[in-house]
Amino acid sequence: MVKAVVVLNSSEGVSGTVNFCQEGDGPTTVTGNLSGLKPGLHGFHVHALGDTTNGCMSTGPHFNPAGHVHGAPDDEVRHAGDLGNITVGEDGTAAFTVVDKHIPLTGPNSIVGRAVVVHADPDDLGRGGHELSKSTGNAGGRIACGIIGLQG
Ligand SMILES: [Cu+2]
Ligand SMILES: [Zn+2]
Repeated sequence: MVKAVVVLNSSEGVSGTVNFCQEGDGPTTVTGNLSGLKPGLHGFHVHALGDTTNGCMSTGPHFNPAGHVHGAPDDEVRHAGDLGNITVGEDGTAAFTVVDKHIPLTGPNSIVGRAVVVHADPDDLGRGGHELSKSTGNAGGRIACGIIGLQG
């Protein structure tokens, strides 16, 4: 069992922790608890770079080792980092668990050392018809992020 964790930082009052665990070559289970968000849907991705020197802007694009277009978590063709949306309740918190096959914690496509980013707006999952739909899901600003690190 490999485990990883990211503590989210934000200049916009968002906080939270996201945990990852993977057994062997199986899917990765992602468990998150966030607060300080606007109610509704927020894009939630793994971005390519573990660099927050310029805040969330320096985490690069969505993690995309296969060179695909942006999509939904259930799509065959998607960025590996496309985890869709998280749903925030009226109290500004979100607690969620997702299981995903595209974000391993070991091997050449490991997400360890990369970044988790939470966005201001919903991810349109590539279907919105906006010029950004096929690259970012038009999910708006990057309101919280953190670097994924291995956990003992
Ligand atoms: Cu993103
Ligand atoms: Zn994407």
